[in-house]
Amino acid sequence: MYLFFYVAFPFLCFSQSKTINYGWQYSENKTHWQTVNIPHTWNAKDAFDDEAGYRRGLGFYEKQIFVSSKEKEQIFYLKFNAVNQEATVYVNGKKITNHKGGYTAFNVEITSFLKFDAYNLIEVEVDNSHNDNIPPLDADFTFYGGIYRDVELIKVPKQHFSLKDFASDGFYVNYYNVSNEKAGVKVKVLIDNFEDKTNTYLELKIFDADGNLIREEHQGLKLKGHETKTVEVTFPEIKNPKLWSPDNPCLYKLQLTLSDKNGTVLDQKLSNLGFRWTTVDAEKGFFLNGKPIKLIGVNRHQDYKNYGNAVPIELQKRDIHLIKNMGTNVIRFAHYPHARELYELCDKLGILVWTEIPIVNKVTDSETFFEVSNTMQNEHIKQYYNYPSVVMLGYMNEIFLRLAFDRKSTEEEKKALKTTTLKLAKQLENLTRSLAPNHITVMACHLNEVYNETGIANLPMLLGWNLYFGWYDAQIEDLGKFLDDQHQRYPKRSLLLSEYGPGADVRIFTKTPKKFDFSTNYQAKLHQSYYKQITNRLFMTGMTAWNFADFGSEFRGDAIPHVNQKGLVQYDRTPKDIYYWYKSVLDEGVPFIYIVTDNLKGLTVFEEEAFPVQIYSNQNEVNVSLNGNNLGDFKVDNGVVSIDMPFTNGNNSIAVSTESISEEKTIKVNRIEAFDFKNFKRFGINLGAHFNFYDEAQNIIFVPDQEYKKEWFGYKNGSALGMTKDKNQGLPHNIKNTDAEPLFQTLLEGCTEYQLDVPEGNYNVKLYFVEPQIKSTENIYNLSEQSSESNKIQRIFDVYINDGLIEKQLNLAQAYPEKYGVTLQAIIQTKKGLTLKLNAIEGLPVISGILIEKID
Ligand code: GCB
Repeated sequence: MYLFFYVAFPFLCFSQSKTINYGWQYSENKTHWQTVNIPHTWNAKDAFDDEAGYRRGLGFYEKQIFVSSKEKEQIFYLKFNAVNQEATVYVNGKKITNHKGGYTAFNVEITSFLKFDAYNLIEVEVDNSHNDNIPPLDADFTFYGGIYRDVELIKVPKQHFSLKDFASDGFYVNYYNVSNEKAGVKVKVLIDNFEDKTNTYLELKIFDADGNLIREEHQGLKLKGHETKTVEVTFPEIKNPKLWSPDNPCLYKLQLTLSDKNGTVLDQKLSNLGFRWTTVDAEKGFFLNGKPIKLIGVNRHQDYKNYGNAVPIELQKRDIHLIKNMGTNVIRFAHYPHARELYELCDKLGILVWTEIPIVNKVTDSETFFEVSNTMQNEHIKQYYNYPSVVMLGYMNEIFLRLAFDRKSTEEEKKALKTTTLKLAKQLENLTRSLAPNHITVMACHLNEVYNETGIANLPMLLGWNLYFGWYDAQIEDLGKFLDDQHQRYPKRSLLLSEYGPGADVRIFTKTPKKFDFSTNYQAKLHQSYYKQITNRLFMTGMTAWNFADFGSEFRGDAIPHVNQKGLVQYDRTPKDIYYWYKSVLDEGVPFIYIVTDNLKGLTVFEEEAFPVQIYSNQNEVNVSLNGNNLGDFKVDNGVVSIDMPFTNGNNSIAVSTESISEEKTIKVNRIEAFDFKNFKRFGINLGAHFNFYDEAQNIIFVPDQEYKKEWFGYKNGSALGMTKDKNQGLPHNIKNTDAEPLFQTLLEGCTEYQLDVPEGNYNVKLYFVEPQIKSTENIYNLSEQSSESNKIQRIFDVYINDGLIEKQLNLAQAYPEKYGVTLQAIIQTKKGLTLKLNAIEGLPVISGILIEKID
């Protein structure tokens, strides 16, 4: 379709950019070197191991490049698309530049440092140490060090589109008078001349979506010696333009060609053009092309399981397709600019973009911090300016978060920090408005009055609130109340729910979802309710879920250590159920049915008659049958039908259909009505937990705990501790020696007797323990705090089964490393029943899980 590209490129003889990603030498200490390819990070593994922390320091990269004397007339640049977070570049031993900030590109001109017909040594010293002058100072994601986006070697003739303006493309597309009837394009072009005065020729062409040339402008340019010339080109308006929108992302193309006086092409660029206009209204929400549109989408972080931030671009592009396929119309690229290729894809697929720089949680009151922040926003805006998808530009996230939790600073100091933060925010707001006049400025706040008090919330054109009601704060239903109150108090502000969502682990499921249990069921509950609360409020411009995918945050202790699990898809991008729920409410295209499966992995249904299963669909009504028995027609409300499934033992087939489509899923169910060991050999209990936990390593579901019931099982005394009660009841995360955190993280404390009424036989019994490192009743939960000596408690107890001693004087704190998962195992012969006794010698005994296996 874009035939003109093929015609154009053969004439593009001089300007060339090639990636030089392969065969770099990398070292931590300049002693031991290894060959690596870019993208590269040195933290892909150590940010996920059992040791606290990850290497933040120096990394050295080297590469030789050969330059031929035939290219002597060219100008050479290196382009680094992102190096986290400080880079010092040397060519043939000479220091050429230092760049601060890990998420934007920078160019460096190297011509005069090169040797011709010889190899040239490029060295890059990278530093990801904490630096008070480089944002982000502190944030809930891992600051992987390395050269993690493409490195390019750019060769250009002496006249070319500027490479000096904050590593932008050297031109900026502006639009004027865009409406349904007409649309104007104005382009500001910067041209660098590295010679004495000369004449060049500039040609700009606009092609429509079908590749037809529809506008053309030519200009002869007299360039002065060694200058950067700015040229403004205004095209006459285009009649009846096809507008760009998420439903119809119609793209025109702009081609810029610079030629010498003989007509030889010196440099050429291409850009997407998208005709659209956006406005926000504090009462009526967001408008695109004059029509209201509720923004519903996701936040995205760029890292990926096993890759850290060094993720192949094709894998990253898959994310954008997944996000689009979910039916969303907006992405917030959080908390920093992502790879430019992804914005280009948003142009193509039709996704509105919020993009921001990483000033997160706090600022430093220093001139350099202000300078680096300003440069960063210049780079960000200039490098991302021409993507029609980019409509919202931000510069701060939860900037008072650390201040709000600061117990050390004096009131004076806090006041000073507020003033400094406000000063920087004003600078960046003004900078953004002046550099990018037809964009919407944004900022995201956390739940705290300080944003209102300081007036910082009045700065951006659209204010984002990151709200975690029903997770860190209050209850799910409190979201709407908060928003109504804000709207009433500040009726002129436009609001977006810029973050929300609970952690969810696909190994955890329950009939009774609760705050902080990490069950996928609670995730469903929260998202489903939030969606209703936002769509019911006209004044809300929209919502972006936190987060599209699970992501690395080294200090975190969710159910998977070092990973923030609020993703709609897992860290390896396998969708969680909730992904499909969004598709059911957002994607009106192809009829769609999804049977919820995260919690149906070999499901164990015991005693009860049925287990609730959710079905997601974008249709109004579905027919459901189980094992061939028609359960009836069900109305789909808010994208979901919830049905109590009367499963039978063994394979169960769930079939769901509408007039046009059908879907079937078979799941294996263990129905356990008593300890008869007819259908099963093993039985696991997740002590102290109300949820099921699927342990992949042992391929078993640990069922929820209960108080003792006769002819069945349960605790006789003790109390449950865990992540589930409230956030102050959490236990140590990152338990060594296991991946089954949710089995260990919940436990019974003070239980001296536990009973399982199993029949006569031989049993292999496993008991799971971890020292919770908390005082008996006073528990801690702080994601970033390590346990301190004062939190430790000595607990010593003897372990018996049926009066046989299993372990004498078990002292978890003494005998094992910190946060160590301990398994005791014994073969027990019994006439009837297993009675576990934990006899306290000192402190309260604890136990996390039991697994019994009947041996024939
Ligand atoms: C937030 C932050 C984000 C965190 C998120 C969370 O509000 O903006 O960076 O990752 O909360 O999961 O706590």
